[in-house]
Amino acid sequence: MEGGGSGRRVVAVGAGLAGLGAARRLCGHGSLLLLEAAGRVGGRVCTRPFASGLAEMGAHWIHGPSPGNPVFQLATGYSLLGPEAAREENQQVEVGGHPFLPSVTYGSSGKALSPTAVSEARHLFDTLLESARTFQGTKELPAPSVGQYLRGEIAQRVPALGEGREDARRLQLAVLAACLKLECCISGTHSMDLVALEPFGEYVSLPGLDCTFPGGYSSLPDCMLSALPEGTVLLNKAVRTIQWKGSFREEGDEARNFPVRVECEDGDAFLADHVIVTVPLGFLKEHHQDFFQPPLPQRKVEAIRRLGFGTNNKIFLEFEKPFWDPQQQLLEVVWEDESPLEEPRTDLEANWFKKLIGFVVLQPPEQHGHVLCGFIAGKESEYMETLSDEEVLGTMTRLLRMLTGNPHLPAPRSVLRSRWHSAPYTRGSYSYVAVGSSGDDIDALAQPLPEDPEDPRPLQLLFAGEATHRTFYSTTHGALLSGWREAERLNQFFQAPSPAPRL
Ligand code: 6YU
Repeated sequence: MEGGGSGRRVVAVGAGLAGLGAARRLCGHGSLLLLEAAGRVGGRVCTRPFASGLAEMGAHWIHGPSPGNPVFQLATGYSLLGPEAAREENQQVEVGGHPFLPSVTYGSSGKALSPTAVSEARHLFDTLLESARTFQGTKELPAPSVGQYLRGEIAQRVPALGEGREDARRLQLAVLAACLKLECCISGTHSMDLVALEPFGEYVSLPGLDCTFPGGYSSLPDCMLSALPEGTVLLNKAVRTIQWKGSFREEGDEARNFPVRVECEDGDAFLADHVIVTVPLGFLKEHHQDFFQPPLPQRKVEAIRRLGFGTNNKIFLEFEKPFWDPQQQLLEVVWEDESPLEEPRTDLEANWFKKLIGFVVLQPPEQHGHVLCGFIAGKESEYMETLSDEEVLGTMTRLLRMLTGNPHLPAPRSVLRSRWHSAPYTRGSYSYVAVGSSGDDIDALAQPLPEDPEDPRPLQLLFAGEATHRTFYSTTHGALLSGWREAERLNQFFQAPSPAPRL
C-alpha cells in the first residue's frame, strides 16, 4: 500500500453508517477490514420488502435534509432522493424535529377529536418543550428530567386549561399525555422522566423538511459498500473480543508486532494497529466487560453505563383498502382518560398498546399499497417484541376498531414489526442523554484509547457510532459524521511525521 499509514492495519467493527463512512475515508491508507456481525450492511438502516413496497425497519427520515447534513449530501451525490428533497425551499424549512403532516386524531371513545382542541394542547406542549431546551449550563434546575420539568409546568397551567371547563380540561390533559409518548419515540426512551433536562438543548436540529428514500434508506449503505474495494467488508463476522495493549505476532512474520487482536465468534482472528469500534451503545452496555481485554478504563465504563439507550419500534400494517381519507398522512391516538399528571399504567400485558402514538401513512400508496406504520417506545415496545405476529395483529385490529368506532373494520392483511431490543448486536434503538449523564459522557465515549497521549502505540481503539456524537446523537448523520471523525483522526496520525524514537 502506498501513502501515509502505509502498512498500518486498520480493522473497523460494525458496518452501519459509522463503520462504512470510516472505511470509505480510510481507503488507500494501509490495509483495512470491516467486520460485520449481520449478513448485510447498514445496521440500524434496514429496508425490507413489505406489501407492494418497502418498509424501513430502522431509520425512516433524513432529519434536516439541508446542505449541512452529510447524509443528505451523500444521498444527493448518489442520486437517491426524489425531486421534493432537492427543492431549495424544502431545505430551508425549520421544523425543529417535528415535520408537519396532515393528520386526524382519534380518541379512545371512537371519535375523531376536535382539531382545534388538539392543536391548542400541542401548541402548549411545543412551547414547553422549547423552554426545556434552554437549561444548558444552568446550576439551579427546576427538575432533573425533561419529563418532570414538563409535568411541573403543565400542573401549574391546569386551572387555565380548557378555559376552565372540566371536559375540555380533561381533553387537553389527554392530548398532553399523548405528546409525551410521541416525545418518548423521538428520544428513544421509556419515559421522558429518564431524559436529563440540563443537556437536552445540546441536540441540534438541522433545517430542512424531513424526507425519505424512494428506493429505501438501505440504498445509501448499499452505495457506500459498492464504493469500497472488494473484500473490505466481511459479513457474518461477529467479533467476540478485542484484546488491546498487547503484542501479537503473525505466524511466519516475527518482525512485526501488533497491539490489537480482534477475535471473532467463529474463531478467526485479525491483528491490527488500530481498531474503530462502531457497535451500538446497547451492545456495549451488555458486553463491554468481556468484549475488551483488558477492560475499558473507568471513565469510559461510567459513560457507557450512564448514557441512555432505549427502544423505539415500528409496527407496519397492510390493508386491502384504506379506511382513512386520502389526504391524511398521520393517524394519531389519544387516550381520553389519561393525564400526564397521573402515574402511567404498569400492567404491560393489559396495556402495552396504549403506548402506541399512532400511525404514519406510507406514501405514495401506488408504491407501498395501503400501509400504516405505527410507532411505539419504551418497555411496552420491548413487551411487544415478545408477542407473536398474530397477537400483535389481533391487538392492532381491536385497537383500530375501537378508535374508528367501527366494529367491522376489516383486519389488516399482514403485519411486520421491528424488534430492536431483541436484536443481539443492537439491544435497543438509539441513545439519549439520561438523567445522571451529560454531553461530557458522549465525549468520554468517543475518546480514543490508550488515554495517555505519550503512549508509543497510540490510537489502538477508536470509537464511533451515533452515541458518540455530542450534538447529532440518535441520527444517521450523527453516525456518519462520527465515522468520518475517527477516520480523519487516523489519517492525520498517518500523515504526521513519526516521533523520534525515545531513548
Ligand atoms: C435518523 C430516522 N429513526 C428509527 C428506529 C431506529 C433508529 N434512527 P449501527 O447500529 O447502524 O451499526 C453498528 C453495526 O455494528 C451493526 O451493523 C451491528 O450489526 C454491528 N455489530 C454490533 N456488534 C458487533 C460485533 N460484535 N461484531 C461485528 N459487528 C457488530 N435516524 O436519522 N432518522 O428517522 C431515524 C430510527 C426504529 C432503530 C432510527 C433514525 C437512528 C439511526 O438509525 C442510527 O442512529 C444510525 O443508523 C446508527 O448508525 P451506527 O453506524 O452508529 O450504528 C433533544 C433530543 C432528541 C434526540 N433525538 C432526536 C432525533 C430522533 C432520532 N430519530 C429517530 C426516528 C426514526 C424513526
